[in-house]
Amino acid sequence: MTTIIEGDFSGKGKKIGIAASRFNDFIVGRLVDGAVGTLVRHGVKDEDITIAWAPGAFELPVVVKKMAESKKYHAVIALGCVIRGATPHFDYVAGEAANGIGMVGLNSGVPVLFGVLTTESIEQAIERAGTKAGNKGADAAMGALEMINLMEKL
Ligand code: INI
Repeated sequence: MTTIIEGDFSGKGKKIGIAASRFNDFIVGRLVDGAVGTLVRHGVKDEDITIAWAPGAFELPVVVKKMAESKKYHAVIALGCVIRGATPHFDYVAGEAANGIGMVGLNSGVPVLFGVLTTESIEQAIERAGTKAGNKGADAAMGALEMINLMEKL
């Protein structure tokens, strides 16, 4: 018989670290609100959520690393927003954020979620921060709960 292992979305007793970047905080604030609201609605206590603010998405990997290595959190969620139209070094900032954050997940074994928007325009960012394309912070929070519960079963 096939063995299927899946994570559910229970947040009871879970501690979550959020690393968020202030650059484009008009957008990132909405991602943080979406993530926190989703976590709390799934049973995570307010006091078990810690939010650390970095200046920009480029700085997120080292913050995520320190949070993951602290072993204080069951998962770490990275939230940020890099907009191509706003910067000639989009590819460097977005690329470093994605590579660095991904490496932390692999090296630490702690579930690390990538909730960094990388968009062509501010309109696309707004669409993903609580308007017509949902809220990617909320999506990352769901992913964090699913990964925590999956990892506990593996
Ligand atoms: N940081 C972002 O998070 N988003 C951006 O769109 C962005 N732009 O446009 O440049 C940005 N730049 C700052 C970068 O993340 C660093 O904070 C900065 O380069 C200092 O290291």
